[in-house]
Amino acid sequence: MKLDIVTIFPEYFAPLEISLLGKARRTGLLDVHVHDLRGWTHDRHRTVDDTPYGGGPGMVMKPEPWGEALDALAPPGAAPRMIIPTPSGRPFTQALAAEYAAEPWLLFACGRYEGIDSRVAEEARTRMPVDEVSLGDFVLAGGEVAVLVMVEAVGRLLPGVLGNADSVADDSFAPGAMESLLEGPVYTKPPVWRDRPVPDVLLSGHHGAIARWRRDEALRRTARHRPELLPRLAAGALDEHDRRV
Ligand code: 6GU
Repeated sequence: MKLDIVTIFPEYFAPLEISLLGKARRTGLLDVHVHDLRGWTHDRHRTVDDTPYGGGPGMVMKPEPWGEALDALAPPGAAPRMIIPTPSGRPFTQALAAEYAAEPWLLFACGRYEGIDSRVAEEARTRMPVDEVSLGDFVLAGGEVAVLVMVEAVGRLLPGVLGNADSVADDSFAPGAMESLLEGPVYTKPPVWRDRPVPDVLLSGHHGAIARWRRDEALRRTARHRPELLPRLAAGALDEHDRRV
């Protein structure tokens, strides 16, 4: 998968060199290119922003450098899927991460300040699919951290990036896996730590009982932290035992 990232802060993306994604890059599974938007400015101060029409606080990113960036990175006949992180976008979900993981080429456009002049997305849409995407109901100072989040969520879904394919199937929010329950608690050795034992059932070797216990814990955690997810469970996904949990 090819990733182009356009930003005025290329240094934000240094973490893509390490850990899982760094290895995916070194093995050729991920081809990441970070571009400095200021490379497409022509004035002495390399200006990327200006005051908003209609007034109001803050600054807006000028369309011209973005237009040149998109012309250079996605010339006629080449069409990546373009993603613009913004708190006013559609929600980023595991399902959207899986869609992106199936694309050959993504282009992320990181806005700063009050955002990018709206004509940039409008014009880009005449040439490529454009998604405005939000991570949730809070406001970041710019799109860079949001892009790191999305690239990690997408990158770990690429075949060959995670060591163990089962760890993807088991995720909270993975389609079909425990039907969108949150994952329950996990334990490792030692069996007793600071007077706290690991739950007996996990040491029992009784695989049916362990699966049952994990499902109960997942239900309890979902009811406590995300009760709005429970009605989303497939009709009939709760059995009599679940209803008592
Ligand atoms: Cl995707 N971008 C910014 N700047 N703020 C956000 C966000 C994205 N998602 C939530 N807040």
